[in-house]
Amino acid sequence: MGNRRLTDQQRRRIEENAAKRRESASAGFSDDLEGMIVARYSKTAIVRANDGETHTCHLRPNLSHLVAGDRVLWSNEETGAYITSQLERRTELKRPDARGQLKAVAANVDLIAIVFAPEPEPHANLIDRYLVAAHMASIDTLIILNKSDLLGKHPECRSLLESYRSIGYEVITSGPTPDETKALSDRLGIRTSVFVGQSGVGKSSMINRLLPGEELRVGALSEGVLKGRHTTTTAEVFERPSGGFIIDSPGIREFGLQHVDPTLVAPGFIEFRPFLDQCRFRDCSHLVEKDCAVLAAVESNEISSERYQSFVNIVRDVDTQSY
Ligand SMILES: Nc1nc2c(ncn2[C@@H]2O[C@H](COP(=O)(O)OP(=O)(O)OP(=O)(O)O)[C@@H](O)[C@H]2O)c(=O)[nH]1
Ligand SMILES: [Mg+2]
Ligand SMILES: [Zn+2]
Repeated sequence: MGNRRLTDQQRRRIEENAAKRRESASAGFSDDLEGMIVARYSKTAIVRANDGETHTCHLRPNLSHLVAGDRVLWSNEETGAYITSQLERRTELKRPDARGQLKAVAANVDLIAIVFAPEPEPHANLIDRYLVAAHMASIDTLIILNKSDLLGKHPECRSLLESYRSIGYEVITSGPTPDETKALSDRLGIRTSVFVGQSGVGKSSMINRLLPGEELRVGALSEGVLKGRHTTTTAEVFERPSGGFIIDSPGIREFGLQHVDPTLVAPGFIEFRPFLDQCRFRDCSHLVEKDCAVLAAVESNEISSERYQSFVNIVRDVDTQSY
């Protein structure tokens, strides 16, 4: 459309038409079609219509916040296909952008698959940050240890996975064998799952194994610096032939949870929950208070000191690591 300027009258007409469209859409009479955002670029998005066909649609500036997984209405107009409105999100996974503002990464997901691997070196605190974010968003989690073929060299990774299993989280290993891929596929089922985690843990590779034929580009860690690596740069939805969707997401370096209320973070630690209504103070921060049931549980080893330190790291946001 270039720099075409709209007269006030034209703009009014467009607004009136949009209002009419919204009205008729909510009344169910619209020509607008429903669809799901499969990939989001700066001014366009790929929309998967309900019949499974994909269309490149223009994004109007008022809909610039749309993300993979969003459900939208779209229509074909003279100047191309346009997204006309966003439908309500069932769930949303958010994380802070470079400026610390919370931004949605994926919408309408049923499961957050948190992936780690022996290489790059895992950071339990990052896993815990995702677990807290998932709890806040009321989305189920599955912790996946990928690159199981490297576990011989890194047995401590299996212990880390087992420590999450023992406190009640859903966990699974993943690797190059077809049996492992089948087990992972069964565990995901027909849900919409988003794969998250550090760059290089193998999220895109796992999706390649689950969906042979898609051939997502994957990058080799050995190539070092980002140069030449096929790192995923935008979240993208893939449809599974057996039902359900998988959303690949760009790997992250850090996951800040700035200014979060300790009383909201603690329930994101599954094994803290039985103790949370036993502290003397209802608004206990579980950091320094007298008669804090969480601190007592750390003392008696009912809560591991590693997980407690991770909790402190999140509420104080003392994260200085670079992942
Ligand atoms: N040994 C081993 N290597 C794997 C496995 N899965 C993936 N890799 C390798 O790990 C590297 C990174 O894989 P990717 O799939 O690009 O990782 P990613 O998590 O998608 O990375 P980003 O897109 O940057 O977030 C590639 O060299 C893969 O070949 C596995 O099960 N075993
Ligand atoms: Mg990737
Ligand atoms: Zn407490």
